[in-house]
This record gives sequence, structure tokens and C-alpha cells, in this order.
Amino acid sequence: MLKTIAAFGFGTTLMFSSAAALAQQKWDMPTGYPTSNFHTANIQLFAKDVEKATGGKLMLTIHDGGSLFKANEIKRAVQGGQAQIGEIIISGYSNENPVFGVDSIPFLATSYGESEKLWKATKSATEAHLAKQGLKVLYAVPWPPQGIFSAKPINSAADLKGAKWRAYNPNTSRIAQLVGAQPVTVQAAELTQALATGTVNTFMTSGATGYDSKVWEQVKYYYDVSAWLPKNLVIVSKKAFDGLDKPTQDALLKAAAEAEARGLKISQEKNTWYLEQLAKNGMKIEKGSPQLQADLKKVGEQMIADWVKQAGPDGQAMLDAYRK
Ligand code: PCA
Repeated sequence: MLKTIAAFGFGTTLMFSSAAALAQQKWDMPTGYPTSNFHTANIQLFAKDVEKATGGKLMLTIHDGGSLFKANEIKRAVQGGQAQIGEIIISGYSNENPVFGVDSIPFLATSYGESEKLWKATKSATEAHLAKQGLKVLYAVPWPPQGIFSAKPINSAADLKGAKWRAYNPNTSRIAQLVGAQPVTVQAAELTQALATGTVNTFMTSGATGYDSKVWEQVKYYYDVSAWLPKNLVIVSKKAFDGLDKPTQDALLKAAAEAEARGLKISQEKNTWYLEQLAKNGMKIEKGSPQLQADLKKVGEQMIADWVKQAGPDGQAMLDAYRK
């Protein structure tokens, strides 16, 4: 009898612990960009891979386009545990730490190759700062190169004076200041409306966001100056990650590594296609006059110098590693 009770007790413990191990986890995953965006498409594949690899034990519910949290609120939401995982543009947070903004300094890293190199030089510092905030980086994907969209033709930085300039991070606001434009921060999800209401008429972003936001209805010129390639990071709350069993953690990391490689490839491949769509919709695509290029390079030099001052010797060491 005693033996039976003992056996029963043992059995129930086993039953409960395996039930706990098998329990399904559903995570909310806020993102800031629309369903049509290539980062979002990549995230959808990532979520499918995670579900498949964990046999449905970990499910990600994607809330794209800023529908659960606005793009600029997602980092804090994951830090605070209101969402377990999310997508952020790291340069949106350069006020917290200069290293977060290094990928958005004009003309520091202007191609996919340079952007990867810059990420290698700054990745561990970025990850360490985020770890202090309870966040773990799962993967990073660059946006296509950033150019200038404008309602009127631009031949030099002087033509940008007084423009109603849409900014999406502190660095794009700073560029506006340096060229004498008026910066207004507008998240990608609100760009179409901000253009329609005339709140903004000039901005720097990729062909991807130009296409997603159908900017050709208001904006006719695109100067493909390739000034920088900002990165989106998919981050997870360390607490949520640590709460997963080892096989689930491994599955998540593997899916993340695959999403990083795939995201880079899509970004590169679609860049030309996006610019073609802008042209098809009546936009004029140009490289930008030598004067405009030279003026913007000067803005970039100023911003690199400012960045080194803010980031100190550690920052200088990262730049040296990047330039080596
Ligand atoms: N699109 C995003 C960030 C960079 C980009 O290419 C945006 O404009 O908000």
C-alpha cells in the first residue's frame, strides 16, 4: 500500500514536471514596420521556423506596423516585460548610448560590405549595453542604403534649408539641424499620413520605406546617395529567454541565425527592385550632384567627429577596428 502511494506520488510529480516542460509559450512580438516590408516578411518566416523547430512549444504572435507598441516604444516594452520579443531600429536609441547610433552616421559605412564590417567592430559593445538592460540580441538585418527623398529638386545642401524634414532617429534629426532644415520625428508607420498632410516634404530613408509608404504621391525626387545602412535588431527579454528549456533556446538561436543570413540577402536583392518601383511610379531617381554629395560628406565628417567625442576612447577603438 505504502509502496503504491509512493509510486503514485512519484508518478504525479513526473506527470506535472513533464507537463510544465511541454507547456506551450506564446510570445508577443511587436514590430514597427508594415506587413509588406521585407523585415516583416523575414520575421514571419522566423516565427514559422521557431514554431516548427520547437514542435509548437514556442509560438510568436507578430504585431507589425506599430500595432501593439509604436516603433519607438518597442525597446522599452521588451525591457519592461510587456512583450517578450520585438524588433527595433537600434539607431533610434542613440540618445541612450552613442554606440547605438554608429550605423547611422552619414558616409561612415555606405555599402553592405562596409555595414557588415562596422557591425563586427561594434557588435559586442552593442550587445553588452543591451545585456545591461536585460536584453539579448537574436539577430540583426540592415536596411538598404539611405538616400534623400524630396518634393522639389535638390542640387546642394543649401536647397534643404527650411525643408520640413522627417527624422526617424536622433542622427536624422541632427542632419536636419546641420543643413538648416526643420526636423520632425515621424515613425515609418505614420510617414504616408505625414506626407499627405504636408507635415513633412523631405527625408532620408531607403527605397524600401519609400515603396512601403507609396511616397511618390507627394514626393517626386530620390537622390540615391547611399549615405548609411541602419540596422534592425530582433531582441528578446533575457528573463523570457532564460525561462525556456535548453532545446527551445537552441531552436530559437538557430532560427535567428538563419533569419539574419536570409534578411541580409533579401535586403541586398530587393534594393534595386525598390528603386525600380519608385521610377515606375513616376519618381526621378538620380545619384545626386557632386555639390550635394560634397555637402553631405561634410555633414558626415562633422557627425563622425561629434560621435568620437561622445563615445570616447572605446568608440575610437571601434572606429579604428572598423577602418583597419
Ligand atoms: N526605413 C526606416 C528606417 C530606415 C529605413 O530605410 C524608416 O524610414 O523609418
